[in-house]
Amino acid sequence: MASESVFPPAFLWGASTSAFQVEGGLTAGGKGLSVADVAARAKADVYADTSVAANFYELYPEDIALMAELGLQSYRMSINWTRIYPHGTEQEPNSEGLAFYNRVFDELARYGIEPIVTLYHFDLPLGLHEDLGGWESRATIEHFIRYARTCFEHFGDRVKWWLTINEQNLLARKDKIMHPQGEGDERERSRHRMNHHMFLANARAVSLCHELLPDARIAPTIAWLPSYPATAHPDDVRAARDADDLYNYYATDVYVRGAYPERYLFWLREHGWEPEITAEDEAVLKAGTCDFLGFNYYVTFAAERCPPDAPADYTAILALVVPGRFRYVPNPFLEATEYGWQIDPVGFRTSLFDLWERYRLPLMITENGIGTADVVSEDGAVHDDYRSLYLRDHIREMRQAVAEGVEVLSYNMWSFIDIVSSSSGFSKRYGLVYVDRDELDAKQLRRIRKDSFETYRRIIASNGEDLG
Ligand code: BGP
Repeated sequence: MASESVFPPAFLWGASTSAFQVEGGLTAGGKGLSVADVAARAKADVYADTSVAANFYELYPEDIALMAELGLQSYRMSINWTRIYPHGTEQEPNSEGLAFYNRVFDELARYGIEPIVTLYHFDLPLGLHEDLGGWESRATIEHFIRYARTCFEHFGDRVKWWLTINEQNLLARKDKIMHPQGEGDERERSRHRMNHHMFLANARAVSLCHELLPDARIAPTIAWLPSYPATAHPDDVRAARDADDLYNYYATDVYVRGAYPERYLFWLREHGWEPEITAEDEAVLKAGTCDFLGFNYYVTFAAERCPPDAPADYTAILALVVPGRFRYVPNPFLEATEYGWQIDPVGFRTSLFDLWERYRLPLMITENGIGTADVVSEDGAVHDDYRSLYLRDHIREMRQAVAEGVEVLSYNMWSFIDIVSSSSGFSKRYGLVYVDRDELDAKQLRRIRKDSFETYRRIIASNGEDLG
């Protein structure tokens, strides 16, 4: 059966997590605090924070054994920046932090699981935020590059796949962890300055990786948030295109083509938000283009025209309002999860076609999954049929795209195990493996394989053919 699969032999079936969401061990081994840790702590009266999370920090041997049982070929994870540089500004790395990831990579190697490693998944060291205003300052780029160099030098013998920044396009909208300065236009200027500095950090990390690890492959990964026109009215079609251009393609164009698209710069200039972009910056962006393109896919949106005098919302995840351009509205043709995320497998296939046709670069799916309030049944199992359905439906669409010629390197569902959600604590669960804990009581953190674990195991074993 496997030999008939459309997926090439080198294709990697994987699953994802990120460090601050899975590890715990908040200050263990000299780890410093990150802005993500602080943001989670601010909600700690209601939601699980990052202090224990799923305690991968201590339980990683058990978890990696479960990955092997599942048949994972790749594990997309992140290094917690604050384990390596606890404050962010140190000149030398923290040896205990390096030792932890050495143990993790060795354990993965024992089972032949390929690590796909994100350098920066929302966890900017708090020290860099306090000392420098984080990405407001160009100095943060230098600290990031020192951190990236350390990771390449210490782990490059075992890590062949690198991801620079997770979801920069969404991160730029996460004010609670980015802390842009000022209000109104000043705040937007600050946001776009930070975004520009992250583009430079990404490009320089890509160039450094090419120099130090010529056999490795490196790329950023984006939050792919595509829009349909709300109606066939030309203004709504234009609105949906603007949503894609100003919130998705602007970033992928910088990553792949090494330059900002003109329309995006026009929009920034129109509002006086354009960051300082020097000739040297342009050369850095041009030099550091990526080897493939990573993307996270969960939802699609519908967009309609938006009058110029509408009150703006430049940060809402599900309800962006960009006056004069577009605003998101619900899509009546799609069902949503209990958290309001609209489920759209066909949109996944369309996304694969769109990205492939625009760039002709191999694609890597770094996240795709469904967040739900799973419960343990009386029989002690977790019957998450909806997750099995979600996986099958999305993988079927991906398989069709691959059959029609799209080059996909790897599919990493989100998430391998239950973790602290970036927005809604521990009750919003994404894992194939249930972690027995409540929001505020970490209990014993017992691992329970959900029904979807078996579904995905079969999908992997059949190389994407057994889709029920
Ligand atoms: C992506 C992030 C992940 C993860 C996921 C689910 O944006 O890269 O870190 O959290 O979304 O989002 P949430 O946890 O908010 O439900």
